[in-house]
Order: sequence, then C-alpha cells, then structure tokens
Amino acid sequence: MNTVHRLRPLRYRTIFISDTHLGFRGARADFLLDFLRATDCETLYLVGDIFDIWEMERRGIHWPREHNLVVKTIFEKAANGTRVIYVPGNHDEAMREYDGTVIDNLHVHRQALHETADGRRFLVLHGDEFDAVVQCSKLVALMGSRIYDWLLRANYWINLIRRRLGFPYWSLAAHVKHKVKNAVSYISNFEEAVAYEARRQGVDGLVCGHIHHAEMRTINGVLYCNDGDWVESCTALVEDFDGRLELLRWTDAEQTVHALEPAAEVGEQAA
Ligand SMILES: [Mn+2]
Repeated sequence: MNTVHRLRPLRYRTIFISDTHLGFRGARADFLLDFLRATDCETLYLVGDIFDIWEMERRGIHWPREHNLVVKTIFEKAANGTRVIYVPGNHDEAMREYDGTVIDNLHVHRQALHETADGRRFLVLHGDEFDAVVQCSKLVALMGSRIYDWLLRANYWINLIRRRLGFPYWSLAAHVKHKVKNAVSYISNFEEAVAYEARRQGVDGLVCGHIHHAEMRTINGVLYCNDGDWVESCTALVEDFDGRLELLRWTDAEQTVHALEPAAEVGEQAA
C-alpha cells in the first residue's frame, strides 16, 4: 500500500463513513485506514455496517491486522477529542442494542440528527429501515403514504421473522447487485423513500448508506446524501467549517472530489 505521508491531516468539521464491512474479505481496510490517518474531524459519524457480523457468523472470523488498525485508529481519534457517533446498520445490527450508550466520546444511536455549521439539520440513519418500502415500491406508489407508514414499521418485524425462520436478512444492497437490470429503479426508489422520510420529519436533508451507492442530490427539496461504502467505491461524505458538504472518493491513497453539493434550488428555503 502506497501511503502518502502528509505534513498535516486534512481537517473537516464532520466526516460520515458507512458500509466499511470490517470482518468481510472484500472490505478495503487499506484505503480506509489511509483515509482515517490522513484526515481529522470534530465529529465522525459511522453510519452503519461498520462490522460485518453476518459475514463472520456465516464464514467464520476474518480479522486481519488492517481491520484491527481501523478500529484502533477510530478509538485513538475518540481519545484525542473527536466525537464519534455510531449508528449501527443491518450487518452490525447487534450493536443496536447499545442505543443510547455513551462511553466518553463514543456515542451509539439508532439514528442521529446532525446540524451543519450553517445551521441545516440532517437526519443520519443507515437506510435498511426502508428495505420493505423499496421492495414494495409499486404498492407504495399505488396506495400512498398509509402503506408507506405500515411498511416502514413492518420492516423490522418482517426481518425478525425471517431471522427466526433461518432466512438471511433481506438486503437491498445485495438485491440491487443481483438485479442489475432493475438496479437503477431500485436505487432511485430507495433515494425517494429516504428523501420522503426526511421531508416528513421536517429536516433539510438526510445522510445514509446501505445501498453502496454514493450520491448527493436534492430530491423534493431535501438534500439526499449517501456516503457510499468501503467495499467498492471507497467514498466518504465530509463537511467543511462553513457547512459545505462534499463527497470524496479515496483510492490509491489520494482523494478526489466525487460530488459537490448542488446549488440551492431557486424558491427552496431551508425548513
Ligand atoms: Mn446495510
């Protein structure tokens, strides 16, 4: 790995990463470790699927040195003053039992609310809570918000029952990959479901992960941000000290801007 030794880390107000899938053979812990070492922030959000507990349950423990170093680096950041907010996903669902736990600078939350430097409010959640909504997107389109509400609540129970019956969690991310033909509509259905929820909660935007598809765009007046993943795309969402958001791609030990925040829509005012 060709780590670039920088004189000073790149400083951000906030960094959001998700879907690092530590414990899974496909995780790009090398690029992630380089990214974490090269950057510094006041608040670090871990937006779910940080650990791949399922994969380890299925295939046994896979815990190479680099995966361990990622965890160590995150703890070191917390010890040095970075506030770390961990929002578990579906692959590290067991951690959801620690909702509300605070250990020094480490907070575990089922979902979080982030306020940017320019005062905008963003809901932060992993995104698997929308799987049932997306899977039944035709029904949602047909029957509207009542079925949407019902599916949002049912998602938890559907998967609890599936697990009891020995079925794996129904994963949208995996589903998207296997249905390449329909991937585009699945991704856009997911993005719309998430944006709908953000709008309903009266926030300015939302940060999520889960579908391994980094994106930042305005949907119906709310800013949808997906911080991507560290299995394929190696992307992170960062906020600078003025509250400006940017998506970074971090491979080959160099960052490139993946997407800039879209300009505010004319006539759209922050709620
Ligand atoms: Mn997920």
